[in-house]
Amino acid sequence: MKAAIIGLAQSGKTTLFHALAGTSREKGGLTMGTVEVPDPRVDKLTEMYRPKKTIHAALDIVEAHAPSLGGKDKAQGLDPAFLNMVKPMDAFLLVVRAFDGEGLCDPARDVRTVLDDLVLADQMVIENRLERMDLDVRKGKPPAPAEERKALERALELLNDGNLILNDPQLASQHVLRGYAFLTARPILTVVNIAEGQVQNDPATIIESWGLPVKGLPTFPCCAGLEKEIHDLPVQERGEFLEAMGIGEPVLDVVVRRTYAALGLISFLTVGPDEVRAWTIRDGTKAPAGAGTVHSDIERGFIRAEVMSYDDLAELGSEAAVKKAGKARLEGKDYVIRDGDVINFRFNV
Ligand SMILES: Nc1nc2c(ncn2[C@@H]2O[C@H](COP(=O)(O)OP(=O)(O)OP(=O)(O)O)[C@@H](O)[C@H]2O)c(=O)[nH]1
Ligand SMILES: [Mg+2]
Repeated sequence: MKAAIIGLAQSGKTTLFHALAGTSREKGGLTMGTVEVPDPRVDKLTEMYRPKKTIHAALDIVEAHAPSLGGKDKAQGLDPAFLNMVKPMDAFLLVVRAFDGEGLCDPARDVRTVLDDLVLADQMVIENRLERMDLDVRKGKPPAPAEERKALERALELLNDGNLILNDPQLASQHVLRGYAFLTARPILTVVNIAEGQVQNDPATIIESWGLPVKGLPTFPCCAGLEKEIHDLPVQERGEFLEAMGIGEPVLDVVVRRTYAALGLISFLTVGPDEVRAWTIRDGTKAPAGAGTVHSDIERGFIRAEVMSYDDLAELGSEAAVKKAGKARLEGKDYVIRDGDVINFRFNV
């Protein structure tokens, strides 16, 4: 799963990228990084099992440079290079500049500017497609499915009214639209890049004072500069720093978790002396497919899943205690994995 950091020039994209990912790597012309999905359950299980290795769930992120974003020349639409870069992304983190203070910046306006560009890109795709459908009909070709046409028209109507496709979740999730990969149909989270002196203020008050959120997008005030400093600290020193700054939890931990959830992702856990690990699956995944994320052999030879809930394991202290309490379950191939299941797959190949 991949998320792109987007935003106007000088809004704090690179700072946010490093606050999230620390290091970066180059891949196909993109600067990519990996963000661990913070999960207190993984930390607690690591304490319990003292494994050789701990692996958190992860998301890939990129900073999407867009010189044309918010540009004056609307007729040209978005820069094709930017479009190509963001097309394969599953979610957007939209950063806006809010660290200059009242009167010097206008984050709500900036969010609207960026969204307008995304809306325009989707409108162009739909208008072109509808035109082509009409042309085909005139040429006597078989018409496109009525359902697809209806969904496109509905999406265009939404966009023309100034909304995003994601504002109609039912439409956004329609199968016939999937292939279009509309920009405004995927999760968009707004990160309001506030000044260092603002971090102790109430987030809801900050959001309101800037006239946010726009279009109901999940919105998080966050000082990217400070969060980058937190990220650069050795893990042992973070707690003390956060306390000194009067911050409970780094905002970015919350943002990453919300992105994960907005993508419909959950984690199941595996434990043992070698490794404690969170595995990413889509909500609704059944046991054999979940096993397949660990190894294709385990999916192929799937017999049963031994499942306990994280809560039971953490509360009772050991697998033996959970079993003794009758709270360990044996589940078959139709079992739908739940977030926080601790699973041991039985398989035979
Ligand atoms: N005070 C303060 N300054 C920040 C913060 N985040 C970014 N800046 C400053 O804002 C400027 C732009 O930050 P970048 O992270 O480079 O922004 P960007 O969006 O990647 O910029 P471009 O890639 O050039 O579009 C830099 O001078 C940063 O030091 C912050 O949280 N607080
Ligand atoms: Mg940058």
